[in-house]
Amino acid sequence: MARLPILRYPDPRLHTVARPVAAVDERVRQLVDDMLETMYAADGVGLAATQLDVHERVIVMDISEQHDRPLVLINPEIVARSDETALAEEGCLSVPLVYDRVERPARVTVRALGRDGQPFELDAEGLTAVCVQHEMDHLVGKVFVEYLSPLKRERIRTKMLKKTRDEMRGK
Ligand code: GNR
Ligand code: NI
Repeated sequence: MARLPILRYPDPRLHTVARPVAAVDERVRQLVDDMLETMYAADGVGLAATQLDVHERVIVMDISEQHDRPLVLINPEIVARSDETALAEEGCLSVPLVYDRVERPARVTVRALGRDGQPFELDAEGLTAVCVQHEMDHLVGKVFVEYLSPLKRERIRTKMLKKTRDEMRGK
């Protein structure tokens, strides 16, 4: 297993559209395991392959308190969404220390392949619904800050560039 570096906004590679996985083989299972290790190490509840500069439709999630309920979604597709929406505070490992509210469908049904290559459906609500939609946005090159106002987004861009610069100087 390996921990991989997470791309930071405004890295243009975060806007890459991922392609579907052709076959869930050993290579893809290795990617899934590396993603889980990276997500747990970063204390995240979800991670999309896009964030690791791998542009394939793979997501990992774990919203459990004990970090013992990994969820793997390969080639995920939303097959149903509720008309009802919910406003929830979101954060992103690619936009550290930034949190803001985003409105999304409150419930979604997702169809995907698991780590074993078998198809399954997930009825998601609450944090699971927020997270799965946030991760699926990453797979089409969308970061949650794109739902915010242009002014907020500009401030976030500046803050992230400064943070990255400070870290490179050892601050
Ligand atoms: O760790 C994460 N927490 C989170 C909190 C609220 C809404 C979405 C998320 S996803 C985020 C990890 C991440 O960046 N996934 O892409
Ligand atoms: Ni994210």
